[in-house]
Amino acid sequence: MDNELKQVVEQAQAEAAGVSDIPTLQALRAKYLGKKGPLAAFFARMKDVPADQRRAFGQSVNEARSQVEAIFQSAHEALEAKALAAKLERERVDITLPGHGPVTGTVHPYTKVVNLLTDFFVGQGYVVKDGPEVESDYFNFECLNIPADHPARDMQDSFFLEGGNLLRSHTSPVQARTMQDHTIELPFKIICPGKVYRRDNDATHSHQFGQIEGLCIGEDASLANLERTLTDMFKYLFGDKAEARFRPSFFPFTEPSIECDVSCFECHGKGCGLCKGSGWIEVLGAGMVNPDVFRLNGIDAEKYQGFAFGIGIDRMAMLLYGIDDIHRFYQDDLPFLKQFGKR
Ligand code: FA5
Repeated sequence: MDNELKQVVEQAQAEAAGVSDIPTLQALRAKYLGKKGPLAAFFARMKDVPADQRRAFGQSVNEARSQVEAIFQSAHEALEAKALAAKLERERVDITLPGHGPVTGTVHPYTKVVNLLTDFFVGQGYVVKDGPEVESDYFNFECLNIPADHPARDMQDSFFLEGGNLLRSHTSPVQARTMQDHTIELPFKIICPGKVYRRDNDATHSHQFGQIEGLCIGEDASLANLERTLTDMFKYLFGDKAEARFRPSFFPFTEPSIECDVSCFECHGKGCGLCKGSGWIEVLGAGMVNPDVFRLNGIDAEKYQGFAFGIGIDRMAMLLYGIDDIHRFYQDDLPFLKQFGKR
């Protein structure tokens, strides 16, 4: 009998050793220790064993059963340990690998130029102002000495809205708004960066673009101050990379008026398609505030003089970064925009 039991234990040991997953092991355990298993059969034989041997028989069967249980218990533990080790290996984190940093955007070249120019002018004592993009005819034209039917209105082909307002065609209305703002004390120096709109379209003209308006009013603001301010601004932005020139021009709100051009980065002054053969790209209009504008906006024209300028932001960005088409700024072309870095 002992031999038979020993065989059962050895067989259980051999079979359990060959199992590699817990469900199969559980099924095998049930086969050995269940009601229809070999050990249960031994217990069933108990009634046929002579009474004097029954106790020893029962002890042997119980011992064999304990051994089989221990075999399955340790096989179960071994499989669990193996599974855990495999899981840990599978999910091992290599803390020496470089991490994934947060995805950050880059600064749009247009914004970079706004930031640079704002830094420059704030450093010169200018205060930053804002103004509405939907503007009245009064502020966009009338207050700037451009009455209805004045031919200068044709210089800025505008988007009119129902009711007579328009999308401002330049940032100059902020000049009039500031002059009429009685909370601002004279003398003052302000700039206003912002979007403007005109019906324009070619490589250096867009229907939406940016300008930085500047206005300096004091008792002795002069054309020489204006030229110095603009020359310093060009140096700050371009260093020796580009040449700038001033030439006479006309705006109804300044007298005298000038315009400034920067040498074309594409052809270096030789003349090409981008600069329309001139070798120069126009970047801003400026001049001494016309005394009529002072009168229209309630400033004492006998006491004060001023200079003003309107810088084309997109054109400055084109020149600074060598961009050949203004429309690239508005096309959401990420590979293009990512070239300009985070600051
Ligand atoms: C004006 O808009 C005047 N308000 C500027 C001014 C302000 C003059 C204060 C005197 C005193 P102008 O139309 O030239 O001027 O435009 C100024 C600049 O805006 C141009 O030199 C150019 O750099 C830019 N610009 C004009 N039209 C466009 C356009 N369609 N697309 C991109 N930039 C443009």
